Parts: sequence; C-alpha cells; structure tokens
Amino acid sequence: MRGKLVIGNWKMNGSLDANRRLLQELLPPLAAVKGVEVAVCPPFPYLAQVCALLEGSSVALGAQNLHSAGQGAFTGEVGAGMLEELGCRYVLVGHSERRSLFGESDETVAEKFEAVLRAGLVPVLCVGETLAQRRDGSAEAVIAGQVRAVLQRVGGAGIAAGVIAYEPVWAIGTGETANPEQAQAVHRHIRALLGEAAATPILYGGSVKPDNAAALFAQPDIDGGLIGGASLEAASFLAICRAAQ
Ligand code: G2H
Repeated sequence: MRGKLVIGNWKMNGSLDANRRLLQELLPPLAAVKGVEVAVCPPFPYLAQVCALLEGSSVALGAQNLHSAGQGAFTGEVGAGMLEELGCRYVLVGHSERRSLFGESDETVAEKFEAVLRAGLVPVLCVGETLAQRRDGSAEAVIAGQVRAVLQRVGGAGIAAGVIAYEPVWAIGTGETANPEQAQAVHRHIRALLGEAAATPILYGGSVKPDNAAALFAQPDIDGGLIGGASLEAASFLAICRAAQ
C-alpha cells in the first residue's frame, strides 16, 4: 500500500512575515493529520527560515529547482548539496513553468533528477501535457517522452527513489482541474511506463482545492498532490492534507 504525500509548491510567493504567519497557523492543526506525509517548497531565500520554523513538526522541506552541477561557475544557480545542507528532503524538477518559461528540455530535467539522487535527496519529477497536446491526441506520447528521458538516465531503481507529479499544463493555476477519471487514466498510463518502478508515488497537481482533493486522492493510482495556489493559505492547505488521510 503506497502512502499519501502532499507537497505545497509556494512558487515565487512569500515573505519572512507571511511564511511565519502561514506556518504558525498551519502546523498545530496539521499535527493531528495522520498517515499523510506533508512537505512545503518555499523559494530558495526562505529555505533556512522555513527549515527553522518546521523544526519539531513532521513537515518536510523541499526546493523548487536546482542546477545539475554540484558547484562551480554558474552564476545565480543552486546545487543539490546546498539544498541538502539547508535541510531539504525533496526537490522539484521539470515543473512546467521551468520547462515553458526557462526552456528546460527533457534531458536537462533528467540531469537534474540524477543530481538530486546523487545528493541523497528525493526528486519530484513533474510531467504533463499542454492543452494543444491534449487536443491533438499527443498527450500520452509527450508524457511518455518526459518519463522515459529520466528512466534512461537513472534506470528503474533511480526513478523508484523519487516521486512523479502529473500536472496537466492546462490545469495549472487556471482553476481548471482534470476530473478524477481523466487524472486517473493518465496516472495509470504513467505507472504502466514505469515497469519495475511501478510503486513510485505519483502525485496529481493542477488547481487542487479543498473541494476537489478528496475525489482526486480516492483514485487508485493517485498517491497525493502537488499543490500551488491553495498551499499559500493555511486553511485550504490543511483541508487538502486532511482529504489525503
Ligand atoms: C501546478 C500547481 C503546483 P496550482 O503548478 O505545482 O499549481 O495548484 O496553483 O495549479
């Protein structure tokens, strides 16, 4: 039986004050939520602050991105060892905003996935199709390419040490969500691609809200969620974590 995992992706949001208020409101009631692993991914500058605020709770820390090199002349970039040193357990790789706005290819994403593994952290591989790809019938092939690029690089055992998040691009921050059956169909497709790594957790992301979370999490191949907008507000993130119990 795979456990449930809920990760909050704060994207480029937050401030020292807002982060403290959010976690002060979230952590006490979250302690009563059992059987769900929870993580939050703040922007890089807040990792140390959030790590300190999470101390004593069971909530894990994650980062939203990294560079595949460990260190060196890469101005503006951050390596996996730095994230490990700052207390991160998870690192998102290949979020659709990274792919579309910052030109990350399947190969770049696979290198990042491998770099996270090398540092002993857990990579969260984001995959998903655009609306045009869903409409022209290429969604499954696009997702297969995104998954296979990582499988080729790290093998089944490598991918099984990570997490996959299916995030249909047309559902991200739009208020549109894949309905539970649409999401389940893609999750089943991804699991079939994984072969020996079929037990890899597969999260759903894309406008998950308190009112749709339970139905999504009830699907047999959905192992939790990657939550953007709704993770910025304690009450909604808490409700989503509760829905994963
Ligand atoms: C997808 C998701 C979190 P949102 O990007 O990764 O964001 O829940 O706001 O659609």
